[in-house]
Amino acid sequence: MSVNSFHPEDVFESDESSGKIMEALINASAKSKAGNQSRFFMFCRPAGSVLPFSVNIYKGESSMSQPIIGITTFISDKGLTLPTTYIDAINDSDGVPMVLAKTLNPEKIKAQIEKIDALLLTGGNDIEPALFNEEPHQQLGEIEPGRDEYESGLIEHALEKGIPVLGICRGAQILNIQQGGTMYQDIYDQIDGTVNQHTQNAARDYLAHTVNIEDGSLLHRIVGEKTIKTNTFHHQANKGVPDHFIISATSPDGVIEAVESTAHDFVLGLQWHPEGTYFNDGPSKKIFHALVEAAQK
Ligand SMILES: [Mn+2]
Repeated sequence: MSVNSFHPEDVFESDESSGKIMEALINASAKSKAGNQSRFFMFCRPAGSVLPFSVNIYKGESSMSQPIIGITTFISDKGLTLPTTYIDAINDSDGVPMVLAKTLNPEKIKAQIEKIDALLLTGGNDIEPALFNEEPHQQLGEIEPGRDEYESGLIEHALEKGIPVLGICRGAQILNIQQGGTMYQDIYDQIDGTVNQHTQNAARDYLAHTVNIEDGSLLHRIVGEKTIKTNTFHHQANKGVPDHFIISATSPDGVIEAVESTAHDFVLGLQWHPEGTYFNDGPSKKIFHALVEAAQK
């Protein structure tokens, strides 16, 4: 065989040897489920060798004192991208961060949910308006093909399994839309009256605007305050919620800043970015701690 020094994942469809290697990886992984070991193939040019090698690594029992938090990513033709602030916040909250890779196969989406104890839907670019039966607004920004469909599948199975779901910014919108809500493609153009600035120019850890929280809501129970300050990096926002959701926070101009399910223990969408203020803001820390704590149940 000839090799492409040596990335079988790039040529597995056209090269028989590479195909066999990828197949062997899947088979070894399936077999190792019975035991307490995982088999890893390392594909990044091991020095002096073009052969893949494998190592056995002790897998340990998964500990519910450190629940696994599945985290979604930005998706583009360059690959998957995830700001480390989300990972830092989960790590500091004693959760185990696990990055979720996009697949559109329903069975694989379900399999991902089976492996995690909570779902964190991260921020990102705009939602594809076809998802809520609208044509693209003039001010619609970049969308992420495939991400909406993938995350919709994750939400469906997460709610079915009953694990906590935290949607952040874009995540709050996809959560609401998937459950039957509606949203604005551009708040500045589509909301009547004066909308304040929701796309701050200050750093991500700066608390820019006020958020008023609904008394007795899940969000209120988590942060223990009715008025907080948050950062803000959005030009889209939720508009209406489905019957089993409530609007649990708004900014003073009426923009929806949080939504949550009344039919689940912990299904919460926040329009701001608490991961960006985790290390300098009490309420942000409480939100991540609450997520990890709920994931332990
Ligand atoms: Mn805002």
